[in-house]
Amino acid sequence: MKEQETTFQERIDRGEIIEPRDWMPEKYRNTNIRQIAQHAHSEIVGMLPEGNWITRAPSLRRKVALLAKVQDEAGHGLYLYSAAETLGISRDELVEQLHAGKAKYSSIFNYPTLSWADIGAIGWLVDGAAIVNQVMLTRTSYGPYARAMVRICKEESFHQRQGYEIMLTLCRGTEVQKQMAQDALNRWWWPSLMMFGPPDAQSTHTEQSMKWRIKRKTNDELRQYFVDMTVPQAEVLGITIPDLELKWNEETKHYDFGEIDWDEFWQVVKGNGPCNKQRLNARVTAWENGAWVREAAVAHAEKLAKKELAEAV
Ligand code: BYC
Repeated sequence: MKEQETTFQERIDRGEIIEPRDWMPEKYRNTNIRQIAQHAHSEIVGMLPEGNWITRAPSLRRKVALLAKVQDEAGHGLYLYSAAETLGISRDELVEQLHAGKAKYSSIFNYPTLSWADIGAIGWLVDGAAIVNQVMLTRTSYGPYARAMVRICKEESFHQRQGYEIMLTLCRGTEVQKQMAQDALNRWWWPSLMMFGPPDAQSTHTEQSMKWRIKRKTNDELRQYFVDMTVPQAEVLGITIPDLELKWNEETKHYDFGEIDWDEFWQVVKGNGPCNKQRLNARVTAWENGAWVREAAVAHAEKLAKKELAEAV
């Protein structure tokens, strides 16, 4: 067993990609299942805050773009559930874990979308943060996850642009529209920084996940990259990031930024955020209401299989 683990680590260190039939330590398997499933759940739950605005999009063009984005997220969830299934867990089990409150999904989706500007802020900041995190994951060591990420990242970059364009339009609009954009930035900035997870010193999984190259950068490294990338974008918009301590550091060549409210983060992760209950209820209700579709699909597949069998005989 020990020898197998050493050989496995050597493969990882050489930059080899691990495929579903390869031997892997159980902890590697479970870490991947956990992370991929959390990611899949985030995509599916992430459809809810934005879905809230589809019927109220301010123009046909905006509605079409938002619909496409939300549909893409459903697709991302499906690729990711499939990637997790290659590790020996079923989609039903994963969904059950989400509905029972046993599986996590990203903290960010437990905040409400109060105005149309929030759709801009989500695309700009939340998808922006997702891209920073996920571009690294295109080089993660588990093959099916890495490959799913390549396609997802391409779609995320369209999502980010549609969000930034909404923000730009609002910021070049009337004073009230600019205020809406500022208000959205004020509410979404800090939760977006929390998406990268706890500080490295408090992160349970980072050290081992970096050794196994499941993660290619730490939570803090990615968060810093996101801040450095986003500050100039806010300057172009002409709105202010709600952090008095944010300033360029000539020595480190990075932006310094203020302390994140980690109590708030953990409260949201534990289920006590503004919308946790609402989000989970919406998913459970959708699952129950969709039972007849699943039953019909299974009945149809069984009928087809019987027909094919009869024809083959
Ligand atoms: N929310 O040891 P750590 C998207 C948990 S974007 C909730 O650092 P890890 C989308 C963590 O699970 C969002 N929980 O963990 C965008 C662990 O608890 P457990 C999805 C969080 O895994 C736009 C504990 O805290 N993206 O989908 O090494 C529209 C300690 O953390 C969070 C991904 O999931 C959080 N923010 O690092 C629609 C990317 N952060 O599991 C959709 C893939 C941490 O031990 N995931 N926790 O009970 C990752 O890269 C990593 O899992 C994380 C966390 C960086 C998020």
